Amino acid sequence: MIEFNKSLSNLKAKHDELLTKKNEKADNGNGVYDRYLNPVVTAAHAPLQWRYDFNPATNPYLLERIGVNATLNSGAIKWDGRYILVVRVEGNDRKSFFAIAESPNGIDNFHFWDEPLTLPETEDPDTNVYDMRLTAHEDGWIYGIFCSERKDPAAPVGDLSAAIATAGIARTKDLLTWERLPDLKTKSQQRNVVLHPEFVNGKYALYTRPQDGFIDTGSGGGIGWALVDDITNAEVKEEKIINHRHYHTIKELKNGEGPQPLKTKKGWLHLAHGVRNCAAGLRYVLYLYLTDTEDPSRLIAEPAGYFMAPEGEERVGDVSNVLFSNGWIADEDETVFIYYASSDTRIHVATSTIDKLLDYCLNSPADGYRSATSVETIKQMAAKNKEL
Ligand code: BGC
Ligand code: BMA
Repeated sequence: MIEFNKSLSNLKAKHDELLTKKNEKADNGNGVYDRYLNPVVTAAHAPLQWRYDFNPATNPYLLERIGVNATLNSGAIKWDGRYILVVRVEGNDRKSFFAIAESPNGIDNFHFWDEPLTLPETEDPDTNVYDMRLTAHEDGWIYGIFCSERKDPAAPVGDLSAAIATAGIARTKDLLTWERLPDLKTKSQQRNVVLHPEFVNGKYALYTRPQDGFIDTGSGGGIGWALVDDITNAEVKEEKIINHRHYHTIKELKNGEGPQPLKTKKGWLHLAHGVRNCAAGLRYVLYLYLTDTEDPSRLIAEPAGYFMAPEGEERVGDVSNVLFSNGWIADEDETVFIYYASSDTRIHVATSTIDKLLDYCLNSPADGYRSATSVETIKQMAAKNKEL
């Protein structure tokens, strides 16, 4: 009993130390954004009461009973002065679920709420749910659109991987109680669906990502845009591609909208992910683009290449060589907190400002799509610098 109590308080002390650890800017930025020394949320941040039975009678060896494998791809929102992440928590059983972690400053001291989020199911229960995007819509609700995955009923016998991805839709007013709406009706498979925060022509507007198959983009050309009459029975009737995939770029294989776009004085700022295939598997990086204030489906600017790519220990994890983001927060003072996960394993923050991100979008050269055009842009930069 004394031993048990000692081990338990030791466990709690270590956990507390991790949760209250200060975070600091890493001193290696490129001017556009700053990374931080520590990840902000890891599997080890998961509350001990979710994982350990604290009763010495039923758990005399103080064994961990329920393991948490990873914390990743979180939605983000500023709420009541607090920085809120709706984290994708993945158990050792490979099931993902959502849980809220909050911090007073956005860069450290993230604590999970007491219980994971209870997400109601539809009549056709999801096997797995992940990657929630949070949008505070002008209709007064906070929406969470996420990927709902189920086994493909048409899969050949023996194929236990074929799946169907659809967009699940839930909404809340207090982040505690969530109402589940019917899944998005659409012709193709969908992951990475994001709700635009404002009505467009009186309708709800969605960023979509049509795909022919679960993994195969097929004819799916990139990030789509669709207007929806009724969010409580959402159906994509017409979809147009607003941000295309392109040969020999960072988004040759796949791309997808990240978090809800941010409204700025120069347009809607978008964070997205781009994927290419290589001998080591899929490489996921993040990129930015800007669309028109009046017509959010019209591209204004897109710098060539990636905005952020996995670096150092970010490159290694459950699914190595991946950066993914579906959450960011623009603060009142226009600081932007970008929450990104590395290698499907842990969540980090990078900070920037709206002004810097706009400057990056509007003044970094666009992709010329050829080696020779890349050389030309470098020569122009070097020539201008020579004149100084
Ligand atoms: C995983 C996702 C992944 C998707 C496509 C799902 O089963 O949970 O993390 O993005 O497959 O590979
Ligand atoms: C996807 C996403 C993410 C994940 C990434 C890399 O398709 O939807 O959930 O981070 O793959 O595994």
